[in-house]
Amino acid sequence: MSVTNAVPSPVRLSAVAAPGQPEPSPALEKLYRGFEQELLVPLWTEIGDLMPQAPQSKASPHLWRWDRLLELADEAGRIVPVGRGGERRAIALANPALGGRPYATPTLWAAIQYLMPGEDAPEHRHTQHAFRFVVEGEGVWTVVNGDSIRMSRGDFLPQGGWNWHAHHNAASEPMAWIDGLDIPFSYYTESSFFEFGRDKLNEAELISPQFSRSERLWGHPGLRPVSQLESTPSSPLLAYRWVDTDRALDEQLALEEEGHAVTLSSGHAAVRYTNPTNGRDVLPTIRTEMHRVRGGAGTLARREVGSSVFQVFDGQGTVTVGEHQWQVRRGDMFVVPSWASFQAQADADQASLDLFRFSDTPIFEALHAQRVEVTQPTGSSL
Ligand code: GTQ
Ligand code: FE2
Repeated sequence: MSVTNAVPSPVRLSAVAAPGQPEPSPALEKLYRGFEQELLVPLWTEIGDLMPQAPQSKASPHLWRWDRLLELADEAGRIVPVGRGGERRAIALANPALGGRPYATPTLWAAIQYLMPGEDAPEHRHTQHAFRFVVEGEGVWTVVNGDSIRMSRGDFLPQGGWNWHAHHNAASEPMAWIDGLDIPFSYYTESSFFEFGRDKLNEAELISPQFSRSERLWGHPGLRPVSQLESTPSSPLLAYRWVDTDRALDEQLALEEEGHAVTLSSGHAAVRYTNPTNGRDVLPTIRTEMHRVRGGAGTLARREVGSSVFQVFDGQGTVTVGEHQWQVRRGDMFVVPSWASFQAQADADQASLDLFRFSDTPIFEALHAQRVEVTQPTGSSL
């Protein structure tokens, strides 16, 4: 009796003539059936898909409107409780080309999270790196290793993997914010660990201080506590406040007007959130930036390895991603797949178009697989 593979090959090789390949023949058929039986796949039938000349993203450019995200999150707030097990009332953007999985891009999770007045999301920790960004509202404190951090419009809160965290709405209104995590990356690379923490925060953690311990220690530009000279993989500064981000962007544009070449291109200022212990990205796997395009100005068109998710923080304008073009406004979120070109244009009647951006770039930089191409000069049509 011959031993055969119990699992049929999912790959059906077909002996179709293609450039540089042999003509179909009984011998070729027999060879391919032999490959199938032994779970073997030759490179020559797969190479175009496996090793394309440039990244061919499975993800599509896509836009989600903020008013709909908020409406549905609010509906969830009224129907779906938050607590141990489900952990978070977080609703993820599912890229239409990624098979219905809750992935904005092949590596990045992007979700709207919602807490009703007085609600708590229970403590847990995981190896996935995370951040929160607030496009509007206030009243929620996130508690990271017992440090309570206020969240208000324009604030950016990074949270490196394996730190305990819970969220608490101390206000009388519901509040929404967005989460970015490397959940899909962690899923595909089979590297996830997760632990439940306490179900309830203690009294000392339910206080709502104006500034967290982390900001009191780290939130002073150019000043480092001399007791803290070790470089850490994620930022120890747990909130980057809008007043600072806003001023940095305004000053960049003002300096440009005074004749100093400090912007990315005419009318396009940008800042990156960085880890004060080493000047690198705030999280090992996620890059985060805020971009400001002055009314009437546009960014250069560029494409790069790795995927991004944007949220419009303020203003209105037109964004072009690959073959797609959208008119966008506050809160709208969109995806830029790997190697798809991106360009943004601020409407002339707006002060500016402010765009919050996060991407998986640090992964590719660490692997020396990052490439960027600026494809069009400012203002020219794509
Ligand atoms: O707030 O802890 O959107 O663990 C996904 C996973 C949020 C969180 C998400 C999470 C969280
Ligand atoms: Fe979490």
